[in-house]
Amino acid sequence: MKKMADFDKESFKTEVKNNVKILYRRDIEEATPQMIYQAVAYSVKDDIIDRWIETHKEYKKQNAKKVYYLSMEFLIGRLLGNNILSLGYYPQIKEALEEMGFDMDFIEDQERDPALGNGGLGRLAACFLDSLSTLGYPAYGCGIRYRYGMFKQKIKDGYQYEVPDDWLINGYPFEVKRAEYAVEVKFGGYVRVEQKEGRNHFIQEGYSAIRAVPYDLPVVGYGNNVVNTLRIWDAEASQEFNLESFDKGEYSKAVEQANLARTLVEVLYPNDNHISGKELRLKQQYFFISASVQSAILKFKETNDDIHNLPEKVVFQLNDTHPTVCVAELMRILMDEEGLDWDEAWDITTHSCAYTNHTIMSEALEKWPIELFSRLLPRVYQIVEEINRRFVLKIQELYPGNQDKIKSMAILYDGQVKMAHLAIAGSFSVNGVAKLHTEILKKRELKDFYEMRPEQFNNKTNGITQRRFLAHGNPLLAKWLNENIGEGWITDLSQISKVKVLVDDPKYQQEFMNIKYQNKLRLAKYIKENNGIDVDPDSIFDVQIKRLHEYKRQLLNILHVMHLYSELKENPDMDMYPRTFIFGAKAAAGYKRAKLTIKLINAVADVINNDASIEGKIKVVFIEDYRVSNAEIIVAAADVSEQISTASREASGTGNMKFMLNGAPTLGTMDGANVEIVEEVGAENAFIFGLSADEVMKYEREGGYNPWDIYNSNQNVRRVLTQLINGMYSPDDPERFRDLYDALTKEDIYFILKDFDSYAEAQRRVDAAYRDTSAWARMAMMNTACAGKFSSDRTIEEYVKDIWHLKKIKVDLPKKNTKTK
Ligand code: B1H
Repeated sequence: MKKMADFDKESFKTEVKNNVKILYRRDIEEATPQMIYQAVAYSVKDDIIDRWIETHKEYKKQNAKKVYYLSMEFLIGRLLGNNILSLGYYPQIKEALEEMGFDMDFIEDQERDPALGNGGLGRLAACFLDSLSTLGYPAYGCGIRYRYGMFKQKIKDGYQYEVPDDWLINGYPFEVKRAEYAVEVKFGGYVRVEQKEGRNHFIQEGYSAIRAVPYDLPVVGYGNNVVNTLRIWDAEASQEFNLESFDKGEYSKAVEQANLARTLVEVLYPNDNHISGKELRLKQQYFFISASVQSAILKFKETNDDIHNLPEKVVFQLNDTHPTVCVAELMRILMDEEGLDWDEAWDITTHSCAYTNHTIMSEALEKWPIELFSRLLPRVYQIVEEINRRFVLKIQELYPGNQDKIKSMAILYDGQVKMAHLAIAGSFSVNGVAKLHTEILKKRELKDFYEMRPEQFNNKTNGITQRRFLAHGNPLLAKWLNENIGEGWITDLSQISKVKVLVDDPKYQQEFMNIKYQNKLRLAKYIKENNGIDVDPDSIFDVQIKRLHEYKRQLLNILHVMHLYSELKENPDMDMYPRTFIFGAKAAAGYKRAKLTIKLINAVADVINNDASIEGKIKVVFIEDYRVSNAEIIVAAADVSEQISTASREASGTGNMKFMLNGAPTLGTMDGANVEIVEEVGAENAFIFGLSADEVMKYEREGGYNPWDIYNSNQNVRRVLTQLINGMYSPDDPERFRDLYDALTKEDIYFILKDFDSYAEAQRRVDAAYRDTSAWARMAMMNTACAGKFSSDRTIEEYVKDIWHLKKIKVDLPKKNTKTK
């Protein structure tokens, strides 16, 4: 961290004033908050640029190996506060702004969240970039510069409405357009074969060309001068309309290309754990992959002569199957443009690509109709066909006459391209994202592949960055940690275990819980301002924030709230610790049942929050537009972390780790990384319930269970189910929630009724535990103290050691280039 003396406050202030003038032709006195934010951001960017340039000089000098993290999503969140924190000027800039009459939080609030991702998968990519820079590893994130990111959620009359996220409307100060690195990406047309020097040459003709133009965003390492690059690609028309092409009769082609460029990067598909299967989505995939691979190879050639050495200098990490066309695109470039033969190209490709699986949800398995794939990418498809032909031969060699193996493993089957199979065939590493998930992949989903090449499979349990989710999001706890255990935790989270020696001391317990209380006040203020609801900071803040999906079981949570309310109505003197149930979730725009669940939560909130007879013992709050920036506020204030997915379905989860780090015990199933959280913190410091993954999978093998058995035998379940269809929460339309009732009673494929009792019982344990103030403080502190494993720094070190094999880099700054004097 930079010391106070290094930062020249006065020159910073002057710079901000100057920036306001240069950018807006205004004096600072007339500037809007947005203008001040931009001016501050440009001033910070000025400092980042020097480090950014030095970092890349160093990479070049050392001819360093780089990881290219290929991802359709980077959910980076706001950058201003995080960048200032990483540079080490946070307190100084806060003070400087105060002297100018501005509040730091208010200025940070002016930034639009760059929401270039859906949920966990995109946020993981962002945490990984933060860790890569902080640890000093050479890396590029490669993605798409969506014109509109994840939609903004409005709640009207309890229903979700989607509003376009025009995040670029004021300009984004941290990005740099790098037009000089634009490349061309080709779609459609046909392939002509030409014989030359005894070899076949494949030439794509009659295609539409798009210009891919990169915008670079800095990824600032914490306190180490390292700045990596997140490169997001924009699409532009390859050729302007001109009279010449009009004359040649190519007018319609020119129109087509201009239209494609306009639509290609228009919007992020807002589906989490669900594939859309739209032609445009495949175009987006190929667009950013072709551009990224081309630019990686150009960069490689700047410092290397022999393309055979590519795997020594470059590794492509595929963030799920969405970037898998990388395998075939790399083959195309190596053969058609670098002139290698198949075997050489395959050897290089399969030593450069590695694949991460993030889900076993069948609706998220990516398959493309061959018809579409081959029409859009004719040359790439030829290569996929050949990869498949050779792969099937290998299967036949290993398992002669076994058609089942071919059926379950082939890349092309049933008229479809199976992207996971292509990713596995083309990669040297396949990893899952939590121990349980990786085991399920090996034993079930990818069993055949695992048996064929067990050494290819490995686990990398996810992590989160403590810089954003503690240092920035929970400044009070961060300060407390700094004072009591030192600042080491910021870059080495294993040091947070030093909190363990404090957990039994009443003084520290009180300080810790007082910080929690302050954070609850901050959230209560946010809720009042944004939802108009008063919440009691002395109540238990019980929080479920994540995408809305049936497998995540927000429905189980709200059914339990309905149950509690009924109990309370029946028995007004019931001894119950006041509870505030907080939800935040976006539903995919076309996911009807998820949207109906949001309506149900709001309908229940409406009834309960307005019933004075229960004296505020239960409150239900649905926070509108849940996103990275308000997640930081919500997580810091949580008492209870709801992680209640159907066991086996949540590959890892990462929200669970953020809550743990901020001192909220997990109320959850033995699913995803919850298993490892319990391993670290101890079962006595969590509230575990429900079927195990093995039990769930056993039921599934046996064709499910019968929800009517539960309906008939369990009064509590029957009561809340009846309330779904008797108009209690929908007097104007008693049939409104019929679909939820049907889903639960017909099949209940997510075992909500099956787990209901066990969940209600775990909730009673929470109620009882919270009353013992000291024991609860201890439990909360133990969660923080045991969260060391869940830093994305640890995850990245494992990727580096087992998969990427990168070397750390040191960047020194020439003194004159900084804002320091
Ligand atoms: C995760 C997705 C996902 N897994 C398809 N899969 C998408 C799939 O737009 N699409 O087509 C978007 C996202 N997201 C999540 O990844 C898992 O559900 C979490 O359990 C996990 O923590 C996270 C990061 O590994």
